[in-house]
Amino acid sequence: MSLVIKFTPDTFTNSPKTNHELSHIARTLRTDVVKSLYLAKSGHSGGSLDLSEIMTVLYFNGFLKYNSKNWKDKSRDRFVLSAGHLAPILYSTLARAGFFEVEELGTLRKLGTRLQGHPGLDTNLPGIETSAGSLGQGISIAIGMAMSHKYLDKTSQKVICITGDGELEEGTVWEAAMASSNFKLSNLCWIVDNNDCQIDGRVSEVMNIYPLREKFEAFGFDVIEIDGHNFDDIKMALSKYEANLKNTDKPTCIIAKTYMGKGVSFMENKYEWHGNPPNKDQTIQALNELEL
Ligand SMILES: Cc1ncc(C[n+]2csc(CCOP(=O)(O)OP(=O)(O)O)c2C)c(N)n1
Repeated sequence: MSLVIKFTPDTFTNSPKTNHELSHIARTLRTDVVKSLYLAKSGHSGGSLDLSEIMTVLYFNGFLKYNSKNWKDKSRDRFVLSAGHLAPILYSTLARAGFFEVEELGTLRKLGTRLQGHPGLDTNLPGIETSAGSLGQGISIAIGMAMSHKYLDKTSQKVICITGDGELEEGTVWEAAMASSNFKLSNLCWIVDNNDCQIDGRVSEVMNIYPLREKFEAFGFDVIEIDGHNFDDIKMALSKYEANLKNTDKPTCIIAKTYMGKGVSFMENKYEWHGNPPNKDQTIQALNELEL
């Protein structure tokens, strides 16, 4: 069977939506991830797919404030993908939010592309707040942003950062956690993509990071545990963060239980899909399963 990859041209607004509408967007993002990784012949499928619902709510339900046509507007909220290897889901989200043309998703990881395997500031790709990929660094950059908004600009914009759970094995992450409450960064929302998978095994077996709630609480966070594929859970947790931002001095940590590869049956909950692209047959099957 021949396989011709085309990207649908749709872009989506950033305003409150029904769960049915959000689900359509999440499926579009997943389809983009599968297509762009197939064309790239390399990249990280599993974690990119499992962040689809969270990215959908962040960018397409009126939560993050941004202007994709004037994206450096100083009053924008900040989003940092500390798990930089999950760039495909970030690129798809930004394209569907109108930061750049959807067609460009077909250039992922090609020579000279703005869509590098890990986000790079040097590419000048609209919507990229920081380079990322060296695990554990992005969360500290996000903390710098939160400190600068709170203490220099004295503004209340949001700073959202997603780390992986394997990423929590980096020691620098816990220095970042300590700094978050020390500096009373209630404007910081740290989302942990808790799929219990990492590059070569289950996180609980490679280096046990649990119990997570207790650890983050000990570091002074308000911790919210959710199903990271449930739109109502995600919306509820983000609302609690908004309340924390206004009413407390506490940073927020959302531990999102997710399943690596979610949405594509043969990838689901399999750490082997951490860093592989689908081949032709797998792409056909995945696209059939995700059919919009
Ligand atoms: C400092 C550093 N060490 C190692 C790597 C290589 N690496 C990339 S992703 C990854 C596993 C990360 O696991 P997790 O955060 O759980 O991401 P997921 O498997 O869910 O995508 C590793 C070891 C890296 N990018 N940076």
